[in-house]
This record gives sequence, C-alpha cells and structure tokens, in this order.
Amino acid sequence: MVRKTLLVVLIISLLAVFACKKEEPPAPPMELVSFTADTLDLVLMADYVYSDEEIFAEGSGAIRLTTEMPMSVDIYAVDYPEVENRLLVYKAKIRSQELVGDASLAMKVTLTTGTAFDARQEPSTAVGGTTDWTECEASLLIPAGSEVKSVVLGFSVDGFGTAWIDDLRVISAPPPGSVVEDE
Ligand SMILES: [Ca+2]
Repeated sequence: MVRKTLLVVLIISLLAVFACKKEEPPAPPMELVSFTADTLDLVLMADYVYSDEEIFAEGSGAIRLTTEMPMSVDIYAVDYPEVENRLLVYKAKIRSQELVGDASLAMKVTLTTGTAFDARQEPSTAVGGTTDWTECEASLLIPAGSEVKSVVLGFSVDGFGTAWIDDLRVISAPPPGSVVEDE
C-alpha cells in the first residue's frame, strides 16, 4: 500500500516537473544596454584612457588604452541588470597595435548579497600583437534566486602597448543547454 502511494506521488511529481518545464521556456537572448564609447562620458576610470576619434569600430570614436605595464581599467557600470537565472554576457570589440601580451574583457559582478565574481574572457581568444577589430566576450551564469546589484565592464591589458575597445554591450542570454522559446 505504502509502495503504491509512493509510486503515485512519484508519477505526480514527474508530471509536475514536465508541466513546469513546458510552461516556462527561457526567453531568447536580449540586449540590456549598450555603450558607443564615442566619448569618455560615463567612463569610470577616465584618467587612464583616451578618446580616439580616428580609430573606432562603431559610431564616431573608441576608447584607447596605452600602457607600459599590465593594467585593468573599469570602463562602465550597469546597475541592477535583470539577469536572474540567465547567462550574463559582456560583449565588445577590441583592437590592438604592437601590443606585447594581450588585451581582453573582464567584468566584476556583485550580487545584492554582497558576493562578488570576476568573469574573464577565455584567454585563448584574447587579442594581441597588431590585430584588427575583434568581437570578444566574457560571461557568467547568474543562478535562480540571485539578484545582480552591479556589473562593472572592464578592459584588461596583460602586457604593454596600445589597445582599443568599442561597442560595449550587456546581454541576458538563456542558461547554456536550455531550449529557447520561439521568437
Ligand atoms: Ca564607438
């Protein structure tokens, strides 16, 4: 009798799980915010970078970083992006010239609980030497039940030389492996 009841409970639970999954397919990727980087307006560490109005990937300017030592610069902050149970993706275009070492994206994510994470671009995709504009990204999975307080979009140069960044975007994407609803 107990076994039969357990079986019924198990079947109902499974049905409930399937029902929930069917009801809420994750939304497709959506852009939350974008920055043209045409000027140094809103740039957090503006003293460490230059505005370049001749070399840019988008709009009428880009941000240039020339350094003689490894350096990481905070570019923009985004407060309270809606990315709960989503993949938080930071995308931007990077270019380099005679850069010894490489340039990459890094983002600092702070949850409302105070917990902070550093998400970095996959090192094998970092841009070095003299390279034309390249689309780069760094991402972090934000678990269900977590609220992001702030995201700081950073630009990191591990080495010395000149690198540019332009067309920065923050995207909320479905968690990896999920089936996306039709657009
Ligand atoms: Ca631009």
